Amino acid sequence: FLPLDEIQGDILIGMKKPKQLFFFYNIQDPKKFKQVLAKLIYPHITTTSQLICTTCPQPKALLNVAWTSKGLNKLNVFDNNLDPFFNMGQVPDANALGDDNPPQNWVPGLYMDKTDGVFLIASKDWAPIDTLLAQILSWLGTSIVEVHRLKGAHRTGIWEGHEHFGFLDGISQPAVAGFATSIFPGQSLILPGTILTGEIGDPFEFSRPSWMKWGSFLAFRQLQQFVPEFDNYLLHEASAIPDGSRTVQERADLLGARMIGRWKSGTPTDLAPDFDIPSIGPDFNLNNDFDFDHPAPFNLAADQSFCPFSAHIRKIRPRADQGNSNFANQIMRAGIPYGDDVTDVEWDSNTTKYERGLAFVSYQSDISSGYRFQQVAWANDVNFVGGKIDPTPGFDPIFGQNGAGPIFSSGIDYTDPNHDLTFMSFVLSRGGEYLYSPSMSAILNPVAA
Ligand code: N7H
Repeated sequence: FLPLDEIQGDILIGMKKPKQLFFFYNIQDPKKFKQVLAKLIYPHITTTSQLICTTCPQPKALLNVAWTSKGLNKLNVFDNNLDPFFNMGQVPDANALGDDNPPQNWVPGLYMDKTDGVFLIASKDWAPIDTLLAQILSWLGTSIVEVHRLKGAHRTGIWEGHEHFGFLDGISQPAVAGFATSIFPGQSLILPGTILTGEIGDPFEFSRPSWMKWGSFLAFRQLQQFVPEFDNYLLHEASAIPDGSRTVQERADLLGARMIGRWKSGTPTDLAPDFDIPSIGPDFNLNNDFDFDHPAPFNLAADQSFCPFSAHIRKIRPRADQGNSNFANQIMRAGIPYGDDVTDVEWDSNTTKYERGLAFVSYQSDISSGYRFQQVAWANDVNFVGGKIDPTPGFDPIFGQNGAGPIFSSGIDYTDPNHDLTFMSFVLSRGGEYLYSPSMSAILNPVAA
């Protein structure tokens, strides 16, 4: 079993609060920072054992902490952590990630590459977050300066739990051996070291410095979503599809579902290919109980009638396409939407005026096997998944990136799988960071020592 009081709360289960602040900072006075961290901030950091304890009093605001490679160096931690992408940082990696937005167009704080650390503060309301942040800032005084802040918030009302395109999120996460108490049908069981450094399954389990046990690398991305443009594009494509049995809106809904591989309700198209069955979406005994394969005469290499090869959830978890055997390239997602819902003015003009999107957070023991693998080797590789009748399934239509160029995805048009849809991505990178979220012991030593 894993020592849950050593593992920060966001890593294995997510802080899962309706509001979350990401506060990125640069360290000016490492000595003072270390003192304040050890004495005043440390007691506020929320562990996994605290989060899962149903009888313990829960803090009003939850806090997690992580540092960039530059930040750790400033704090005198120079051990070889064995992650070249973490050490390089995300700005120089943007090109290789295929970023549709060059770093000079990122939000300035992230582009300047000045982040040493981040505070992740989550709560039911903003007031406890503001109070804890004000306290932390008053303790730290001039020992840090703010680089960037992003306020994430769950959507409300009928869109509770859905991201800005309208799809239910937070459905599929791997179960971690040594932590999960049950496994739902279709959920994958992964080794703890897929997520936690120094644990069984970490590709560098035996070579990391010992203090890295039970920490995790955090890949952060601020991903802007162009929602009215996305909906308008689906309607435009739908109007050209020769299907008299559906209204244009119904055709657009089906195209959108095929881009994700799930209907807005969360129901997988692999279980409901033609019409949504909304009761499946929120039901964890059913909503992952599929693997894209079906009984004969179904041909896994040729038939996209249930789910296109390029669908988001198929590109980033290929299931039967890889013999249900890929456990090494999985991640824990702990992101949250940011920005307000689309306004009437934006709907009326089909144009985004106010930034909204996903504050994407993934945890993995190795950035190149986790976030980066999913982005580069899967989402951006037009030949993946291979071995299909169509040798180029195309980009992941949600977050596949092709630099400044358009992306194409095949199989989305249910009347003609050979008809590639080509479009400018509706998700734009606004920047990001690679950080490391250490164990509780490691926060005290070496980070704060
Ligand atoms: Fe994705 N979306 O709302 O459209 N994602 N994602 N994602 N995503 C998933 O299963 C979305 C992004 C994964 O096991 C669902 O919880 C959006 C990045 C993984 O079946 C929906 C953005 C990366 C899964 C979305 C975005 C991933 C997953 C279905 C960007 C990694 C689980 C709900 C703005 C590099 C796959 C669910 C599985 C699911 C959306 C980005 C990864 C609806 C809008 C950058 C691993």
